[in-house]
Amino acid sequence: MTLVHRQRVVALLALAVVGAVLTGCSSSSPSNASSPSPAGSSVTSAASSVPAGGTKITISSFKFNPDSLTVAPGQTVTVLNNDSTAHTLTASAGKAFDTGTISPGNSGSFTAPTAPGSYPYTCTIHPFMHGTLIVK
Ligand SMILES: [Cu+2]
Repeated sequence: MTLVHRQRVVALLALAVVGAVLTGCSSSSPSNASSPSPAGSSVTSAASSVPAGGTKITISSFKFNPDSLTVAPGQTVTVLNNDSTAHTLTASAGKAFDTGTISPGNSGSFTAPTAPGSYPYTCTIHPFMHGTLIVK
């Protein structure tokens, strides 16, 4: 009689342990899932920590102005084309960023790389145009 009772207690304890492990797993997985997702977190942090519309490059007279700009990782940079011909702002190496063709009087934008560093860029239509984006 006492032996049966002990076996039931052991069985109940085992169930309780399994239950605790299961609930522990399910409650901890959402926090684990949110931290290693760089895509989702970078989008939200970029939107919340960087003031909107703060960073801009203007193209005029076939020059990027400023020709050296420091931005935060993942920041959105607006590029205004003040010339009467089309331009692009394109990373020189690795296609790190590219506005595509910006027609005269219009603006485009690109997203700065998330890795800190110095990124030379050019206009693919006018390769003599140069600038540098610094991410840090
Ligand atoms: Cu150009």
